[in-house]
Amino acid sequence: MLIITSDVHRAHHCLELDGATLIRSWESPERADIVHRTLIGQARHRFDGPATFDVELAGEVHDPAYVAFLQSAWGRWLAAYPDTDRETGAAMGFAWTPARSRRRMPSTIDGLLGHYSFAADCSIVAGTWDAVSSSAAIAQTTARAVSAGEPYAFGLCRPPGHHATIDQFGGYCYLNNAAIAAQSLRNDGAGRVAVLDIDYHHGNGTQDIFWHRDDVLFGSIHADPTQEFPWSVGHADEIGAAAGSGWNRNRPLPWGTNIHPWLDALDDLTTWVTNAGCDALVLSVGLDTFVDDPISRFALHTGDYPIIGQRLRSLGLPTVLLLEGGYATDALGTNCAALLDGFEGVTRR
Ligand code: SP5
Ligand code: ZN
Repeated sequence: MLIITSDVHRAHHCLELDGATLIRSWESPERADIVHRTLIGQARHRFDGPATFDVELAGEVHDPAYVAFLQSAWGRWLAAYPDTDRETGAAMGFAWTPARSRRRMPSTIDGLLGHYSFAADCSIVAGTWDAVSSSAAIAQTTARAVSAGEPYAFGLCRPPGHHATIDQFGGYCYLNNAAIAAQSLRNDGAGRVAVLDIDYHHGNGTQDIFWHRDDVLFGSIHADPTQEFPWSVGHADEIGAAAGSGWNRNRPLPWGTNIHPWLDALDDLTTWVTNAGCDALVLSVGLDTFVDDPISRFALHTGDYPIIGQRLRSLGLPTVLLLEGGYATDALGTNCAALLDGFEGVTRR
């Protein structure tokens, strides 16, 4: 399989709030490194780097002012707080828009960080923009390879993207890599694109971006948002609006879910995609459904991932696979390889 990857992500390791304590995020550089190492160890893969970041494409799925904010945020933080430790400091939102308020634009960096984010698990450090723009470039480069005739390709994106909305970061996500890939496929001629999201968490950002659209449909299997992040969104009755009505499908499942109900939900989504008549597929590949994931509560096992990969391949569509979450770092490479093996029909020993 063609795999698009870069080392630039290593400059980004944000802080996240855990209770009232700031910790180094679960979303760590080691995650992408272990996946990369594991895939290098499988002789059949080909590796390439990303093209340069395409700000115009990002602006087709995000508010361009939000993209510009992300790029400028660390510099603005240092200008406001010159004593910030360049190595260990982080810029983070701390006040979010109250429900039913008008979303008026703040003028200070402190206000803007809250305006443009929705969760305290996500902050901006010195290397964040380089990593975020590189991750988005990986998504686009992966999509362009598929548009150019690769039957499928894997983008080793880090940081992940599926929580990033039109204009807010959160959930370890800043630019929505899956949305960028889907838009790239559309721009290169695919009439309708399906995005299927198998991360443990609901892909609220991807849902937000395509909510009103019928040219990109979004389906997600995830932990019930009454129990789990991002909490306010991801329910089964969220089906899209306007032209997008009927083109969004959520399959929330309770804590403790194992492979059997999970596969039933997948079959429901793959049937839906088949009936919709899609020209290409983007997969948000989160592996935090794993039983040993430290922040998640599903019960999938390594041996389940080849089955999932095989069922996704059976859709028979040109496919862009992108890494999202997965925090059992030691097992992440093995689990990712297991899914890709199943996808490519490689029998595991
Ligand atoms: C891409 C992705 O998987 N994002 C997930 C973001 C979840 N962040 C909030 C998690 C809150 C977990 N708190 C766990 C505390 C364990 N001591
Ligand atoms: Zn996740």
